[in-house]
Amino acid sequence: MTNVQGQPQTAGAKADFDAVIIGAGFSGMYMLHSLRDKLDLNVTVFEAGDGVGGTWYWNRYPGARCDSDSYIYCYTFDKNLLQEWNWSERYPEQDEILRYLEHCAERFDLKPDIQFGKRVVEVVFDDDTELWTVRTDKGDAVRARFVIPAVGALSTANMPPIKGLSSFKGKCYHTSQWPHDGVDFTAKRVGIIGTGATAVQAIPEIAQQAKHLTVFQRTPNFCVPARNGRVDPEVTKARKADYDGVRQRIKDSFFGFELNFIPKAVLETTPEEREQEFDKMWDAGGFAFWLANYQDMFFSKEANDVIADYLKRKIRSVVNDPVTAEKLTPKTYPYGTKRQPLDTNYFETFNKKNVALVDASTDGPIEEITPNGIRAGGKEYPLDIIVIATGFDAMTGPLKNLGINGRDGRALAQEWEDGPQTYLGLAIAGYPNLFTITGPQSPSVLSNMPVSIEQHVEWITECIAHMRRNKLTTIEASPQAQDEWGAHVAEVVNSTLMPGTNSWYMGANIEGKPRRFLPYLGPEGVGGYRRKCAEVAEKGYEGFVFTSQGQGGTVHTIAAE
Ligand code: NA7
Repeated sequence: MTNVQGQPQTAGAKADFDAVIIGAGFSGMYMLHSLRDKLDLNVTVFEAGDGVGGTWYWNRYPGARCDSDSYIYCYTFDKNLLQEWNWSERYPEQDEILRYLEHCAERFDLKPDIQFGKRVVEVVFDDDTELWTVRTDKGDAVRARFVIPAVGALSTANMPPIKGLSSFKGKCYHTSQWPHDGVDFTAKRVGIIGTGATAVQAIPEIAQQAKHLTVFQRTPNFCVPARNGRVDPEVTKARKADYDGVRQRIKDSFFGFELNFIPKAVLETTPEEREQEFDKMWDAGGFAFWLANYQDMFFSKEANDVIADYLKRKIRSVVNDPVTAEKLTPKTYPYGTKRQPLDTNYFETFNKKNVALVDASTDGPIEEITPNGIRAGGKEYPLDIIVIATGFDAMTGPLKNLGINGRDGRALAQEWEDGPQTYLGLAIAGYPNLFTITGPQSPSVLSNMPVSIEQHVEWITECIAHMRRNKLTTIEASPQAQDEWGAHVAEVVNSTLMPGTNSWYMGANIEGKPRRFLPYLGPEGVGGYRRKCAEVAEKGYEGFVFTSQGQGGTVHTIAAE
């Protein structure tokens, strides 16, 4: 075990590692590769699972697949990897993505530096040594100069606080903690709680196997067809030949996809003109309808209503029973302000004889889980299996759970009681040398994740390289820069329709969670955010404060100009 290479040390203080990374999903794996293989740092990764993959290790429910097109839902930093890997479908299934990440782990020889089956329970900064101590549930305690939680934005399960949950005598599974050997629904009466993106994928699959499926819906969703399938080999060939172009376009884009808003207001179009555009996006499938629609969609309720009306007509045209169709039609929030689920036969599934819908607002909400099933609206629904598809304590949950204590013993979980405070969604004032990957107040979940992950990993790597070149010991966001960033994040989103909706973006899915917009919806999207982060670095890390330690442990503070 070595000390931090090239760094002056406080007398007697020895780091076991230059950096500890928490999590071995998309972000932790690339972070390890970057720090170890580009900067030659001594790094370890703690991963709670027994394998790599993060999201794709845990979420194994039926129908689990990615909603981004596979050719851009992957690492793009290695040109050979891009050429050698072949995806089987437009949206790969969970097991295929996991195979891809396993392949990357082998290809870059990552596993020797990942400690599996170890959950980090405490991360504490020592003001004297300026090192972090990271502890795991298996008794490890290691000291490191840098700590990088790469814990994902959607990794802390939201177990709904429904009375009687533990009394249920049948089997009960949260979709993000799915048994590795699967669940057999044959001849079973199944209930599923939730109708978010996860449930929209799972419901059609479970309905094919189960004897009967009851869907417990709290809020209906606007769904758009995924239109999954094999990709034309000629299209794949052309994309592979143009990966430099693809990479540049997704890096500069608004959401990390090759999608751009129509530079026109829907309210300025004729009904015929917009219907044609809507049909095109509908037929294309995927996120086009959400992220390449008319540019006033997120800003004007009137514009949004016109667009939402198209989707409502689609629901009514697919679902045979008009009462069920009405229950499945969203009426309480503008389209696009909750995460867009992509579906394959979702609405069609409600035409099946073995599928029933229990809607909270018309049939009555879930009251309790009984030993035999679920009671809602005064009626008990007998069940053998309950699937809990209630999502996550998004973005802040995974970080608050790590037991992070920064300077002067300040506790992150307490400091974030009223919502996250960060600078660029990358760093937190009072928590030196701790970087978050796709953390709150960064574009993160509002983008095609690998694009944002690569940007953060590369920025952090360059920042640490800068510190080593300049013999700097710590970097920390200034409270002022952090406040300004928080105000900017709020200001930008307040000009949109997003804050009015009860979404997990707003923390509204978790009882008692403060109502704050969690990601960053920058005016120029991920491209503009990337430029902002690059500019901060070019200006000598504007908004950050560095320290360096001279002879005898004297601390010099260096503020960026
Ligand atoms: P989501 O999108 O948060 O969906 C969770 C669903 O569960 C949603 O329909 C919720 O209704 C419902 N829910 C949550 N809590 C309860 C309780 N207590 N009672 C009844 N119903 C409840 O999670 P997903 O896993 O589908 O997707 C998360 C992200 O993963 C997704 O956006 C992608 O980015 C990948 P609500 O709408 O809150 O009324």
